[in-house]
Amino acid sequence: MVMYCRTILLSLICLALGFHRTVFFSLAQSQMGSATASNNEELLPLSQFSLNPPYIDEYISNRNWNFGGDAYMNVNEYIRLTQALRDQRGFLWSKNLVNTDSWVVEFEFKLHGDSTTPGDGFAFWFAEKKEIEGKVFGSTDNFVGLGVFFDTYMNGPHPHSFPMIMAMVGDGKTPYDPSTDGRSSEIGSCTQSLRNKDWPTKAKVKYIRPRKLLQVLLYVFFPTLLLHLLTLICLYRSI
Ligand SMILES: [Ca+2]
Repeated sequence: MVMYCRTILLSLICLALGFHRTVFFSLAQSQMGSATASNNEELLPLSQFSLNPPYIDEYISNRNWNFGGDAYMNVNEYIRLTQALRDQRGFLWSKNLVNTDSWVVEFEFKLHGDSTTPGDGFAFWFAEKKEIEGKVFGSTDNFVGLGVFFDTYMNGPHPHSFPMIMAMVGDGKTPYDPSTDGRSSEIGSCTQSLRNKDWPTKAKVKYIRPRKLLQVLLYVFFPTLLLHLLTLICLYRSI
């Protein structure tokens, strides 16, 4: 599987205090990004989490994000987390700590690949520790924080189809079980066709701490439909 990310719109809102005091944002195994922030009343863009072209500078680095593994940054076009080859892992982790209470992150992505080299997908992390490699979408198991998994490969039996977008709140002890695609630890999920599209899909992950609200939205383009764009509420729940 190959994944391209163009914009990570990272929107953070300042309300109270965060999920954890020391947390980082990441798109692991396949990612991308640009940023803005959101709340019903007030949106405060946090420039230290933005990810816009040019993605790398003359030192082959990005001011706000670390990237590594098989991730590749085209200067002005895209960020590719992995190629459509076996055993690929790539990551993007924010260099800066998230010290705000509530936040919104938006990012656009494309997933491409054939059935002979299936990847397991990619994940968005809001985690206490960063850049720890592991078996869960390239990152560590037993994480503390939030993981939103865009799972494109069905490892275990499921009553619904794939790709599946699933969220889990990690307490540092409860493991994510890849053999069941994390079913036992999920707090919510949805399914949506995401692979091999000619147009990008946009995801929005929103966390409002005072309301303990987690929301995951997908903005999916359907060129054959009159409205072209469909907003899907993938996950909406109290955590
Ligand atoms: Ca899977």
